[in-house]
Amino acid sequence: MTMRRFLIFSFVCLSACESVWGQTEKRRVIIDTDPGTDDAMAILLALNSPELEVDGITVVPGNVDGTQGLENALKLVSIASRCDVPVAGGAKHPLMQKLYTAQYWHGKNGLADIELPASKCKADPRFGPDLIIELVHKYPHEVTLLPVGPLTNIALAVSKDPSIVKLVKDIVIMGGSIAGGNVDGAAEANIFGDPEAAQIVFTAGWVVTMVGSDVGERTLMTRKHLEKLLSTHGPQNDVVTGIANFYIERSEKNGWDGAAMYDPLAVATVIDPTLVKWKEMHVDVETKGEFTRGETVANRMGANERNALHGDHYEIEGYDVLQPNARVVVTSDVDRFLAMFISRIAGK
Ligand SMILES: [Ca+2]
Repeated sequence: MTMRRFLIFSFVCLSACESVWGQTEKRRVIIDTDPGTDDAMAILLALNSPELEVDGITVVPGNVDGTQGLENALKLVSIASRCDVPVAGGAKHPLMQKLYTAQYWHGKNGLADIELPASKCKADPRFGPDLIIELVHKYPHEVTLLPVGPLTNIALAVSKDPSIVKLVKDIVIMGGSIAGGNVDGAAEANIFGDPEAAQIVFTAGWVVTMVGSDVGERTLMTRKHLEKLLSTHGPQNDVVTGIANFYIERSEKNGWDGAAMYDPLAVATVIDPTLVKWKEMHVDVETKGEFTRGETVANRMGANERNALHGDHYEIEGYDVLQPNARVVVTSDVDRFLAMFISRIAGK
């Protein structure tokens, strides 16, 4: 292109092309994961989405232990023929409690007891939280952190290098709930898995986009969706159908109409934010409570009452406004999300 033609092109594009360029720009993501059936679907969704550049995958203990999780992550990038993506192990246990695993939901190997072929990809030797720090500095203001497991690795990264808080583009987590838990009455599994880490992440100074279990449980993959994927084939397609079949069956046995697409919905929120709606809130993580350890306590009013002692009792004197630290996802466009998920995996 000559300089004159470039200048005319640039002038014309000043108003009209910016949004087009914005749409075609890839979003860099680091997926921190505890694979995991829905993690597997989330990773394959990300690797097959042209909107995303997956700069790294870091593994955290959760659904399975860290060793099994790393093996699973490597097998998943291998069947997607993406050995170019660094996959690194991370923490071996939560910050201050014992590890809780979830083979009940994910199968003994975490991948619905499906034996994937041995991975052609090798683990990156770096420690997961260090890889996160390194990549955020390498691409300042470009990386979206996408943790879909307990927040141990992210808390370790932030604690070691708090400067990453201002250097990330965004952080979108699968975790928490503002309508009761999926572990017990209060807590969602990823936050329950490491409440102290979660509290570090929510209070780090960034605004966390929270894709909670309450929204995931209204975003179900049913047998109707599975049938569509069963009609197409490919190595990734067939792994996803096997995993989804196990996960839907397990969910049905527990009274659900389908499989909650927890982690894939978080990935989809980065791919296309119009798939969800959120509200800004202040969220704290309960780390003590007798019945509520691991609960994400969301303030819907954006303020706390200010009470002052008047004689022998307290009186409300007004409200103290709270700064939101979270965009709490409250609804998802289920049909559009599942259509996108299926289209990205079908035939792959
Ligand atoms: Ca997960």
